[in-house]
Amino acid sequence: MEQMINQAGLGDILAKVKDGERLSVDDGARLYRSPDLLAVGSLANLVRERKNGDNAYFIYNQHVNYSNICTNLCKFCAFGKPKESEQAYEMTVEQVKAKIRERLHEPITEVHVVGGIHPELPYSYYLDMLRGIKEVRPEIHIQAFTGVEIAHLADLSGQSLEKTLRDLVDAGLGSIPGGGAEVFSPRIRKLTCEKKLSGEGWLEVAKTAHRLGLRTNATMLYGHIETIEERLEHLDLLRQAQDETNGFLTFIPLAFHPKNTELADLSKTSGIEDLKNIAVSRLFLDNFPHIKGYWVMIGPKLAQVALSFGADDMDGTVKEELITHMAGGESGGHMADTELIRLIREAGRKPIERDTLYNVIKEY
Ligand code: V47
Repeated sequence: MEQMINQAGLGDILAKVKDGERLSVDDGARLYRSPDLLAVGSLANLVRERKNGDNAYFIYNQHVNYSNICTNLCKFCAFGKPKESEQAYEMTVEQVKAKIRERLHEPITEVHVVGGIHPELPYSYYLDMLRGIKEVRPEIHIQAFTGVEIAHLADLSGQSLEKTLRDLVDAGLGSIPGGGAEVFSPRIRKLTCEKKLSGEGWLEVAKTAHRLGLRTNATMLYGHIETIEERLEHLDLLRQAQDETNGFLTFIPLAFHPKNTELADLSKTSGIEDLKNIAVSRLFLDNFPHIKGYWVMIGPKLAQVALSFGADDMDGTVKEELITHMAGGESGGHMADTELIRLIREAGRKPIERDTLYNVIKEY
């Protein structure tokens, strides 16, 4: 392995990885540009095994997308619709509760709740939704609302981020998913999601949540018009934020799906690109405990391979996730826990069912 890495001209990075030394932005750019995927993957695997051994985590979870009505209408998104659109929908709190009730017979431990930036739903709707979910399934962990939604809720309530987060926690919020981060670069935001909360604003929500003791995830939407330097700037800002607060649990690189978006003329990401993003993020984000290969976006087969390229988590059973589906995702929404276990075992890893905060529920 050392020989392969040296031959790829990455010997100095191997030395840093072995010494646990932080990689620079320049190192990150060399890794992204290296044509030697196996060398980059082997480096990432060293970090992956040092941090998580052979463990490969999954969760028994459910997604609820309560409404696709959105005022931001980002160019890379096929999910958000204007209120007048024929495809626009919104669920009542009762309908959200019914979605939870439908699956009470399954051993689900987490519900992932996200939606668009709705122009009219009142603040009370969001609190009632959290309380309603807990009424139906009191022990479930609610991972809800991207940083963009949280900032919108603070605006709606006329309160500080801190007070808003406290209200949400009192109503049942357990943690915050990683969506809405996209690429922090103002250039990319201006070109693809001008109306969305800024990168700075997104990071402020995450850091405020961490200070209150909430754990959050982070994402990066790659494979559209961003440059390698913009990806690294994004990763660097996340790494700095994590140095400050240590509240991020998992980083999830999200592969851009062009279908039905305003960027539909762009190509889908390639397998090489997907694995590179997993590997470089594992190497660069030295202070993040977990890297997720989200099977819904990169497909179960590649998510399985990603377990040898830096990823230690596959996400979970999911079902009814609409954001990828609307943008042409081909993986289907649901995977049985037995299938996740099989994929992990075949990859030579140890399947571990976890809860949201990575407490072990069952080792296989
Ligand atoms: O915020 C939107 C992205 C995100 C597209 O925290 C797209 O564990 C690809 O954040 N192609 C939502 N991506 C999904 C998300 C997520 C998923 C699973 C687990 C977790 C976690 C977080 O999806 C959005 C946006 O960044 N997105 N459109 C698209 N066409």
